[in-house]
Amino acid sequence: SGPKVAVIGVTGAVGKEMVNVLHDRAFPLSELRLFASERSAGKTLETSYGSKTIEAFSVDAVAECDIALMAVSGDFAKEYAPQLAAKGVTVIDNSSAFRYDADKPLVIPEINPQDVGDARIIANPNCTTAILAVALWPLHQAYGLKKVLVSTYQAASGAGAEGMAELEDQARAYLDTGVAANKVFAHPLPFNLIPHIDVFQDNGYTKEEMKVTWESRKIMGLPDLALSCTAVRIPTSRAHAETAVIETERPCSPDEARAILSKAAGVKVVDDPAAKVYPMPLNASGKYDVEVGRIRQNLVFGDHGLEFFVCGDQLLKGAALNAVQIAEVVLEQRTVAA
Ligand code: 11C
Repeated sequence: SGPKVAVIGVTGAVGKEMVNVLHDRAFPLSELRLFASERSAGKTLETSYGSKTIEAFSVDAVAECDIALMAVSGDFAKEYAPQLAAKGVTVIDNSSAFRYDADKPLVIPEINPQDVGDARIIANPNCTTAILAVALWPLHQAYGLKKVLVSTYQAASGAGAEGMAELEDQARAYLDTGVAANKVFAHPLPFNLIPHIDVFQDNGYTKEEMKVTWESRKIMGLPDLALSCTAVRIPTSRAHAETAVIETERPCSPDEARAILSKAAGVKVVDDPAAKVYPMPLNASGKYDVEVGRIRQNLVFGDHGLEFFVCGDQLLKGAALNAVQIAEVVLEQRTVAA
């Protein structure tokens, strides 16, 4: 029989998707237990597995499981993931708490599944990083990445279920009254965009922007990769979009890049501008693959440069899907005692 799996933080946008993805991919679990805070304990959640009762999180209760998917705050993960790991649970954590620890793998299964090893805590990347890196990696393998310049157009779901609700509420209020009060986001989001995600760092970049640099380097094993990002929140619901300009070590061409990306795991080429076909958040929402298009030779770097647009579901490849894929790698690479 398969492993017992816990989802911790199951009332959040990512936690709910973790349950959906486990079911959709027929993850071979023998038991699924759902955990959240005391506030939600005892409530019933309708899931793809039927009605399930939410349990209050406790280390002892989760320790009865083999794998824990965590969709909680970094502070919560910092406190409890090591305690669970010490009790033999393999924790896959969606927060940023462990991503930069040298002894903890940060994994995108299409790129570095081998890094999982025998780690008991495995970090799931930032959504923006995951969606970008899955498209960058095949191009790196073909051409060698020298420089990467990224601009993002990030959905409200990056701020969780509260962010998605605020966007909808604000949009209605704005249309009705001309005013949209904001709480989750730094400013009103409808009919606007906000070039500010997470806190500003001493170098003028935001933490979200630096995460894309730090995490891409670690996942692709390119510690010196020159990569910079401008991260912008836009009024879309749940798929992030990103523009990437790359300078390559070796000559590259858009046609060849299209052929390479169309064979790459986790990527779908959506690129027929003449027919108005290109990646868009509405189309990428609910999909597992990230969509890549607008692939063209970059004007600045010439035949050593490409430019493309990528969209991916923030809650799926950006979070829940990648976490479940890591759990699949764990199962493949080691025996999890049931
Ligand atoms: C956002 N990318 O769109 C963020 C959310 O490091 O896991 C995810 C933050 C993270 O707001």
